[in-house]
Amino acid sequence: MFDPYSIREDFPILRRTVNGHPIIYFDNAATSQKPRSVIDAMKKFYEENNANIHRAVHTLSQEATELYEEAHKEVASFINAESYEEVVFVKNTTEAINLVAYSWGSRLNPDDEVSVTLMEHHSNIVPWWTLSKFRNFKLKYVDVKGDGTLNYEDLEQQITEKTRFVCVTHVSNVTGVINDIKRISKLAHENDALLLVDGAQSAPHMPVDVKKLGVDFLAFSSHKMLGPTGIGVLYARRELLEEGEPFLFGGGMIKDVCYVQNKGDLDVSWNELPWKFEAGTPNVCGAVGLMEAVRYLRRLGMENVYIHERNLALYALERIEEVGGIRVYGPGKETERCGIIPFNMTGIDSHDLALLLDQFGIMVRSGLHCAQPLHQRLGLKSSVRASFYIYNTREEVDRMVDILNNLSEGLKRH
Ligand code: 7TS
Repeated sequence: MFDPYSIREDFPILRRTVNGHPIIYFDNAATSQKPRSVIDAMKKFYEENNANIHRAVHTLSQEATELYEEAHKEVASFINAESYEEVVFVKNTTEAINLVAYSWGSRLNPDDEVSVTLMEHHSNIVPWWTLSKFRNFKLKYVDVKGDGTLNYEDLEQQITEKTRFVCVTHVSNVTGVINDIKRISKLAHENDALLLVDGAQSAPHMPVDVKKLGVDFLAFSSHKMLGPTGIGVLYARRELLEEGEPFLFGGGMIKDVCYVQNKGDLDVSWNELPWKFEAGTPNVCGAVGLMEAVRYLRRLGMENVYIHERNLALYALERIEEVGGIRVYGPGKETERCGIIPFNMTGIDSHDLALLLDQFGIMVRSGLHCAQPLHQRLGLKSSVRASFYIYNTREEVDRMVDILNNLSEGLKRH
């Protein structure tokens, strides 16, 4: 039984008050809160197992190395990758996408094309835009409809035999819209293009199976899925990782660095997968925390996580629309979406509204949510965003709606 009330007990921070009110944390698309088990696992690591990995033969290093490798295996199984060798740990989603852009994207030429969509987070547009300026290829922008859903007709027209990469988010961080990755994968692969999926907002909230979806690359962040900051994941198909060139060089990623006297040069070979892409001392404790976070989510079941958030989003859509002067964006109730609701209230700036909600202990994000092109496309200067997770409840939504109702009444009187 999925029970948000008992889940809440696992999150120490949810006992806090802010401005004299119990906190209502509705900023989960930015980062999630952490359960006690994740905090404890990281504390235990530093108290009992801390050492550098892949280097020494002593006991602590062996233990730390085992934990670090086990974390790769746990993540691989979470997304149904073929093996842990397809899972590269990086800093976050942003670094994972930059790694793809540098390592694979830097081979692009002026005849090539890359397609991104107008609903991307900046971290899945700006690396490609920057690269397009260096490599002189054409970057195309797939349109989004007025309700925030992807314009698949436009996508179909844009992808051609010149397309090398299709870069698309699985779930929009502004509207919660879920893109049909299987459909996009088919289109991309029919044209011999590679598909990069930004899973920052899907991996934490719904089942994600890289094989079923047919993705070539998948990027996501630990901190949005109950884990610590400073660690994220790049999944890539083994053949791609085998033939790809690393983007960071140094210790840990090499097998041999041999000085050949008669050549006056080095013979260098790269390490096995995935270590070839993990130069330098990695975030070992972060990996331990991420492993525990993944275990926590798997105990709940990702299907249950998704259903809870979808139901909460449907309830919130219904309730928020009751409030006078509120405009909600994104598709209607008939469209499947994750638990993210963007809105505005007439006569009040999004940051002011977020500050007012904060007075009552309610944390929402306001502004452009690092998705300025999408706001432009939807004709918005900015928006307020409530984003839910496993520990949010209908009562919390009711409380926000009550406060919005009071504000709306107050604004009407003035
Ligand atoms: N992609 C998507 C879809 C995101 O929502 C975010 C972060 C990122 C990439 C970048 O993740 P990072 O871990 O590398 O920073 N989104 C948000 C947000 O919506 N509010 O704050 C961060």
